Amino acid sequence: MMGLLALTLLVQCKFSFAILTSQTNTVKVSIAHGALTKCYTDQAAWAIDGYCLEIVLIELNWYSARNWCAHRGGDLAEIRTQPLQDSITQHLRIRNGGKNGFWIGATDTDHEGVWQWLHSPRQMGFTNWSPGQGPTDHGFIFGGSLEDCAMIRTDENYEWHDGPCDGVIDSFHYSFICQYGKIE
Ligand SMILES: [Ca+2]
Repeated sequence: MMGLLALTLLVQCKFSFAILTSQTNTVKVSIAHGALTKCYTDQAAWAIDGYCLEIVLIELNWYSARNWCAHRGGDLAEIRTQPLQDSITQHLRIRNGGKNGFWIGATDTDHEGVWQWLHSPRQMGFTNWSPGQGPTDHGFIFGGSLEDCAMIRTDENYEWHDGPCDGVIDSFHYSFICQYGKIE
């Protein structure tokens, strides 16, 4: 039985890797030596405030989503302003692929209940939490301590919702939004 389980996991891993590999061939941004050089302004990626944002429809846990962006020289998107949120909302309305959750670069892993961005300055100014989510999430189980990573939810008017970062089952895998550095 354990052997069958291990084989199943191995097959799933290989399948996931194949998806990542195939995505690499169709990436919408061009990275040279780890630095972004281009942002194709189509429906998947667009430029705003000197950054490039990309909607990625494959579904991963939060850590794997970070790695996916990092392979292209970026990280999960940090939505620090209302105009940035509005821009992402506008693009997600057109191209959400029927997905409901999109990871962003916010977490309260360091201090439960204290939500921060991944990069300096880590403190949050603008926020867009759905009612009862994020810092005010005292529900579900263990008062939100199992929900340490943030996503945008299309069915909650594109507001933010916290979920489990390292879900190993598909039900906790979500699409995500990558952000790439300043465009030369
Ligand atoms: Ca939490």
